[in-house]
Amino acid sequence: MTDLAARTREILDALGVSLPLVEEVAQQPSRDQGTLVARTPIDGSELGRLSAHTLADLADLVGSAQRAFEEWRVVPAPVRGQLVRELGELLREHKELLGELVSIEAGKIRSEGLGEVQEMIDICEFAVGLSRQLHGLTIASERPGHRMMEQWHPLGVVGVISAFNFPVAVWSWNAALALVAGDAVVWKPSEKTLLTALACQALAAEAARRVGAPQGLTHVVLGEREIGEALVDDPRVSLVSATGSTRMGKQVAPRVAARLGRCLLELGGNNAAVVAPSADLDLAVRGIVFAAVGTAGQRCTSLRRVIVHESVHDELVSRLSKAYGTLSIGSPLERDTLVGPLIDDTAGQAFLAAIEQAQADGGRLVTGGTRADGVPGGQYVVPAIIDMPQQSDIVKAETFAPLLYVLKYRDLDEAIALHNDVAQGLSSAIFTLDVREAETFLSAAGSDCGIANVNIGTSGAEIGGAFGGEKETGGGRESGSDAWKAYMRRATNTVNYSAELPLAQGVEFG
Ligand code: UN1
Repeated sequence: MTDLAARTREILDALGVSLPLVEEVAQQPSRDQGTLVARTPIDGSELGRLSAHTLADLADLVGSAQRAFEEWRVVPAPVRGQLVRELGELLREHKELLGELVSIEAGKIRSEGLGEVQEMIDICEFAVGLSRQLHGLTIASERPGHRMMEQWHPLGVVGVISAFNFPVAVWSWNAALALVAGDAVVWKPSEKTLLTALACQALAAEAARRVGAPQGLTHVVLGEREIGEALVDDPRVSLVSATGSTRMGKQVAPRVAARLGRCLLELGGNNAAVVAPSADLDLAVRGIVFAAVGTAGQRCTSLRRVIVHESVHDELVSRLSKAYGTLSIGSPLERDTLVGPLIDDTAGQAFLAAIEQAQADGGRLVTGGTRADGVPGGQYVVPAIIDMPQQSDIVKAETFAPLLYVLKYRDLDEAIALHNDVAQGLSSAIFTLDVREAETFLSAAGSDCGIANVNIGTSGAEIGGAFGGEKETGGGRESGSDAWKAYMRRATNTVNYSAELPLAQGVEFG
């Protein structure tokens, strides 16, 4: 067992997860087919092996969630909030350990691993407050002696499909809201981040035990594609909330639509920042570097394109290139590392292939773009900047890696047109000190994304706002604002407290 595997075991033990030992699985060759291997991208080594769930297991888990939902939906919402409060407490208590596990399993640097757990704590706090604010409207009735109102009721079982890059926070955005909304949750995590999912499930089960919530309110289902498909197709799953690639979303959406289920999609981004002539370039450089290079460019909100005014182009590119030169690349567990590994070999190859294609399209490699030393066995790359003569197809594609394209513009209309001329619509930013430019970018004729920022980068959104985007990003909203409504069903009620029975629209009947 490597040191990382041993440390992982320690963390899992402390978080209350009993992991079937590698050796035990090896002694049961009949189960080999359904064995999932947990790895760390730090050096590509194995952390442990787990048995995948079968389709029959999935059916049972959804059944168990359905039964738990039937009990949970009649528990008053503020009492449901206590479960999420307890989960938040447990997360606070175990922040260091869970953050470290995120670093080991997803390759995030320490601070980002911890930041992800903080994001979970934040959404738990938000959801606890929300548990007393699941408000509906009172609506004026056109009929005398009548009153109209709407109520928000629990929806059912929520199926959560999540990606490797936010292996725990995305579940928590969904679970915290779903649980206060009165729903049960069945979670299929990425095959690349199984252990962090089991850790969250252990904490959620402990929180449920402490507050006496029904058993079976949260489940994790481990498996590959066919398990995900079965979850998506199960008519008992009222809402499928899926985070991942646009390709995945395009497979999920029609399947859920075929059974007229509900979908919440949070898919790819191709996020850009416009840098205007008046921009504070110090701020822009810092904002751009964090957004483009943070999490090794593996956030759905990562900055992939800079659209810079021709008058500041050379200066910005030279400052960015200088800043990129100072980045420390290596094990995410080392204190001074800023750029950890990519998740796997495929990601490393995609990074190199995109650079080759961009150069074939006339792009000039300004910096980076090669493999970095890092830790043997891991996929470490040097973040790249490529100056592009035009927005070619490769620029319009989302490459999940630290690869930043720079495009020039002359006037703001051109910048906005370039900005919006991609299929995705998640996050966006403008760096400017000109209020007209800033407001134009935020206006109906400006950025077409779900998130549009001024003088900060595209990534690192707070949980208080609704998170998600338009076009091929899928249209869903998670996390803050009124995103909770997606996890509930709305009932419109008309109450007649008169002794008459007037019909709406003045209709006479008999
Ligand atoms: C994602 O990459 O799937 O805004 C989510 C951010 C984070 C969430 C990213 N709060 O970058």
